[in-house]
Amino acid sequence: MKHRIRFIMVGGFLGAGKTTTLARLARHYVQRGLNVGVVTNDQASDLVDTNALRSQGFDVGEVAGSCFCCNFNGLMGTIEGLGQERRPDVILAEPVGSCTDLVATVVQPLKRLFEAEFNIAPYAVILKPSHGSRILRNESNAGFSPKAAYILKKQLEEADAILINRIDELGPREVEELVRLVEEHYPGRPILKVSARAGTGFEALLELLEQEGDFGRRVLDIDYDIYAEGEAELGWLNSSVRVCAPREFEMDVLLTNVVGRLAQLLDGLGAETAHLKAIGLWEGFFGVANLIGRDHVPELSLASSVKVPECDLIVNARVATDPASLEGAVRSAVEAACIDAGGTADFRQTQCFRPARPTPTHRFAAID
Ligand SMILES: Nc1nc2c(ncn2[C@@H]2O[C@H](COP(=O)(O)OP(=O)(O)O)[C@@H](O)[C@H]2O)c(=O)[nH]1
Ligand SMILES: [Mg+2]
Repeated sequence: MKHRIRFIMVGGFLGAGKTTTLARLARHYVQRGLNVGVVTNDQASDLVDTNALRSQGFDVGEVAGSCFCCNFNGLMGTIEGLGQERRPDVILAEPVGSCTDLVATVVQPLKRLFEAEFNIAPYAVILKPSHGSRILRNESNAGFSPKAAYILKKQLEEADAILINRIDELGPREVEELVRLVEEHYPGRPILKVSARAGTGFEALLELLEQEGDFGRRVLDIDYDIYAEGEAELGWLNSSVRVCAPREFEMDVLLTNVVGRLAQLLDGLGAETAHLKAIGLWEGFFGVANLIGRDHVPELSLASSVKVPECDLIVNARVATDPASLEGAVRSAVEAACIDAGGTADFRQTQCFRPARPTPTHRFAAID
């Protein structure tokens, strides 16, 4: 008889730490001898996350072009594709960071329509402290706009457990305040204090995810107009670029330069950044640079430490601005960073848009 696949989805807003968490989980389960498949998701192709996870050696399938909830069949097909050679023991799924209502549109359909196939883990949602604390304190001008803040609140509301991430950067007082705010707004959910990067709290996360039970029961009462308008306030860009230079350049310097220059240009336009990511790929080597918001500086999250004559560069940007300004800023930043590296940029493909209104494949509004 076929075994049931453990389905673990980890949610959270853009830049919360989902990919970092999933990579750590994937490493752990692989080390334990399990067959692990990771499913990434985006509104467009050329995903930094997919490339970063594949480069780390994981088996990754991608649902590109629309989110899990609006392309439930794409999610199922991608999982099937991952299991062609050997049925996975665990599927780790990363939804789009601006998506919510995933319990009604993904977890419940999986439970009801595919009960024989999947065994569903608790749905954990990650909170990015700099972003979350402003919203939960009800500060004005927090979280891009009231409608985008609504999405973050709904994401946390439907969680079985909430992970306060990046505690490596926080003092005890800040952690305490966040715990209090989360408890106040979302009573009854386990709260884990973690650092996805450093691994703090990872044992507790594993324990949480191993629990058996009837999870994914917090179906939201949600206004799809506000949700859709909140998502559409973000400009969304995925670009793939070929970079060539007559002399070798440091790939990591190029990546941080692209993200740094882009952040500066966007700041100049008064456009608030949700998440900027860039990956450089050359002959099996890879590096990733990130920026996750106005309180943060660009950082090299995964270093390649190589000098290269050329590389593939993928840029993903989610920014509260119109797509045309975003695309212009990305082109200028990439071109300038390539000139700094002594090379040139050849833009291969760019998709730039505002996310369309979500129309879920399934939506189970009530629990059995
Ligand atoms: N300092 C710190 N950085 C983190 C932590 N978790 C994630 N990051 C960084 O935050 C950025 C966004 O993380 P990512 O996992 O891509 O977020 P996602 O958009 O939710 O998938 C990356 O630069 C990560 O290296 C953490 O616990 N501490
Ligand atoms: Mg991610």
